[in-house]
Amino acid sequence: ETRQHTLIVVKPDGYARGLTGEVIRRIERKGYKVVALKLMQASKELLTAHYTELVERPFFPDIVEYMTSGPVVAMVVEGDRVIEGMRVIMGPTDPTVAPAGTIRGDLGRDWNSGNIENIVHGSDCPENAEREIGLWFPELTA
Ligand code: DAT
Ligand code: MG
Repeated sequence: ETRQHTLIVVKPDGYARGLTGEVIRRIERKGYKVVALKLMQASKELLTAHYTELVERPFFPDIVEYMTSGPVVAMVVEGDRVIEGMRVIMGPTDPTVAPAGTIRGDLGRDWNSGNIENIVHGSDCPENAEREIGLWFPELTA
């Protein structure tokens, strides 16, 4: 059984720039399935739980400011090895060095005043995927 679920979030820059459809298009073109989706405003409390390993980093306040700067589109995406596969489709964290062909490489802009704005979040391992889906979609797992 290699079918997995991952949490994908189109971040405020991606939503504001009208790239939600482009992100979903790339997900679906790969053969993955969007099984839950909502437009929402992320709270500081949610982001603190979500980015639990980054809370102590000096740039954490910048992440919260960025991620609460506008609506986001949260999705649960299903597919064969989708956690790893979405990380490949997204590309690495910094859009400047993300390869062409990836979401971050093709669509992400340069660092914005020291802040990384990189269009999209995707869970990085099965444990975090399950944890993050529970945080962002409590109504699905309750
Ligand atoms: P990823 O989103 O590729 O999984 P991550 O989990 O290490 O990367 O970091 C989460 C987010 O935090 C990332 O998308 C952007 C921001 N971030 C990471 N490192 C940063 C840094 N050095 N300066 C500013 N923002 C950073
Ligand atoms: Mg991460």
